[in-house]
Amino acid sequence: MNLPNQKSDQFSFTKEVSAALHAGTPVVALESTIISHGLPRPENLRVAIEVEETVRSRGAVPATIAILEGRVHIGLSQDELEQIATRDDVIKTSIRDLGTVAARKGFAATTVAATSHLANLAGISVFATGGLGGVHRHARESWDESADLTALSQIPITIVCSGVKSILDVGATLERLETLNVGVVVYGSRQFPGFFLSDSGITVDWSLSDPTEIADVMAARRSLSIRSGLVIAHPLPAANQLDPDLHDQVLTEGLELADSKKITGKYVTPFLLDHFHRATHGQSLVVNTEIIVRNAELAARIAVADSGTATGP
Ligand code: PSU
Ligand code: MN
Repeated sequence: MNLPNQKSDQFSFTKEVSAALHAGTPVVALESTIISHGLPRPENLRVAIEVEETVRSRGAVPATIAILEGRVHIGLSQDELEQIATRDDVIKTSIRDLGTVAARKGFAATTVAATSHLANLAGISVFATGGLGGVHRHARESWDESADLTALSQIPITIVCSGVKSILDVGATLERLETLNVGVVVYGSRQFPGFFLSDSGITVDWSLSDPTEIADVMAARRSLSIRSGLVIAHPLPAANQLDPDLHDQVLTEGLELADSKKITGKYVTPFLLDHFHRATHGQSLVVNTEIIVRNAELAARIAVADSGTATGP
């Protein structure tokens, strides 16, 4: 693998990923925090496998990224996926903690920020997840803004997501993405999605509706030396979204509960996602699964189109 400045014993690639990267065929990066901290057990493992299969069925190779015993894994075996899904010592890790976890030989699930960093290092251009981190509600008091945003300001990766999690301040997050030079395009609409909800109520400037159009944008960004990320926001069809009234009620309760339990920092997001799961009796899990699988599918189609652009005449 072409990782000039990296010690090769710090990285481990699956055969499938390594072969695809060498051949220049499509690869889609997948994050692991969604598996360890975003979805309940045991469904988390089932979803992780389904997402990988979806990427393969669309002609790309899945590269789920995580750290096991201090080694960065680009692509996981079934047993490694299982470890990330079931071990209790897997730490939710953003970029700032990567070095510590690696040196301490720990187990880490990587967030959008850390996955973007490692995917880019490995030469992967397309990444699929559920929802981006962003500016939390009441960030004016807590200063809680996800490192996903600053990471995307520095990493030229295309990330397919269903907007930012609806537990966040969507408007403020879009303002920050603008400041940070992160491109934002909605797929098939101009209404920015609200994760569990199809429409956050905010209209954005750009809409594209074909993976080849997205690959063209990626190619143009490369030729213009733009070093920030591109967000492809992929809304759920309205028929598949969580009931908006139920969503609003559960979110209000969850935010109050998090406040009264003094949940802060990186524990807020997993706490609220777990609250949604329990308070909607599993409905949010069905929607969340649908979101991730659909995003993986679109990401694979974009990776296929992009590899055509990169290797074409
Ligand atoms: N979206 C989901 N589930 C998740 C996350 C996002 O549907 O588990 C994770 C991602 O890994 C994202 C992280 O990078 O939450 C953001 O956490 P924070 O808000 O603490 O930055
Ligand atoms: Mn945070």
